[in-house]
Amino acid sequence: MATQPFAGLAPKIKAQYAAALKAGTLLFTESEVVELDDERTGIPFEVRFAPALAKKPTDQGKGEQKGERRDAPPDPFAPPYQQDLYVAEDVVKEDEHDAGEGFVVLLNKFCVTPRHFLLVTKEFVKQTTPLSPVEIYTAWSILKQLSSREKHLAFFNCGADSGASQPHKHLQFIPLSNGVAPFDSFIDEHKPKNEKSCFQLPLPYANFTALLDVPSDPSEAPAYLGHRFLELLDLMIDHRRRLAEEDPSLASGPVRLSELSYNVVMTASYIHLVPRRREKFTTSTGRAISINSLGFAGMILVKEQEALDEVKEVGVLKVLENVAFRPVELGDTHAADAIV
Ligand code: B4P
Repeated sequence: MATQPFAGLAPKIKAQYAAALKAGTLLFTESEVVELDDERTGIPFEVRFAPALAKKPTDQGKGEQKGERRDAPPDPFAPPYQQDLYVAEDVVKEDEHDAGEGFVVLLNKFCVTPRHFLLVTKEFVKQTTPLSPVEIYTAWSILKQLSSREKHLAFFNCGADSGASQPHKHLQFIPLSNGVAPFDSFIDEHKPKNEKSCFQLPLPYANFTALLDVPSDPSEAPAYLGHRFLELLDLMIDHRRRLAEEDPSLASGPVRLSELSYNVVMTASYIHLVPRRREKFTTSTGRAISINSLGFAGMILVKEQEALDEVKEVGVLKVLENVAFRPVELGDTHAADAIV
């Protein structure tokens, strides 16, 4: 039987966050949120402006997944953990025959939202490997558990063009200040009649969503969640194959799953996956805006006023479209909405 992971996490995160902030181990950066509702879709996008982050070196670690040669920086998610950032650890089993996988919850050392935390694998696992059933189950259990006090969103940046900077496998969690994620209503409005079918939202970029109806029996939940995630990976691979058929220049691109870049956004009710074409949006004056999974959750981070102005001018959807792939219609077995 699978165990219920990380029992009693919320008070531990709260207490540890306060202690780490006080000790100065955790560096919180002030930011301002600008709401940019998209007129056509009604999605209430948020642009978070954090000018102090512009001073932070941006490319630390980034590019390693592209195989560039550089001295390997120390792994911040390897033990011994920085005591102030350490929250809890647990071993989670898929079923009674499974030896289990070890996970650690650490606070994000460089956060712009309070109580941003990470779920990292205890042993080193590459960030470019797909989420395992136990990993998704652990993340979902944490989301479910925390939702009774404060709803959270989980995200996973995978691959060189996903916005990921750390190669040690980790998912991240942020609290949703108003209890809803920007895409919640849009997903609800566009869900298919058959809620078991994965579907594509009518957006100008390829995206795949699976609604979750997780079995209450914990011995079935990891396999169920793992299967839902696999369905989304299948759609991503099929989408890439179809694109390559239409555009042969793509055929020479990455074909192995471990070489594809994608973002995953997860709540207790859905998993949303977006394949990535490039990491950064370049403004008209040549400034780069790095987009990670939170961008595809409707929350973009900008570090310069000029970048903020440009996002306001072109709109968030244009930015996202630029760093993702164009959609193609899903196969017959999947409910497909018209693509705008
Ligand atoms: P990655 O998956 O590798 O990359 P990332 O979230 O895009 O963060 P990045 O490091 O590239 O920072 P960025 O300036 O883009 O995640 C690694 C995570 O580990 C990060 O959260 C990082 O801060 C954390 N970390 C690094 N060293 C650590 C250590 N020693 N101990 C503990 N944690 C460590 O973005 C700055 C921050 O803003 C990131 O946390 C990012 O996730 C967050 N962010 C981005 N967009 C946001 C938005 N719209 N709203 C709120 N937060 C946002």
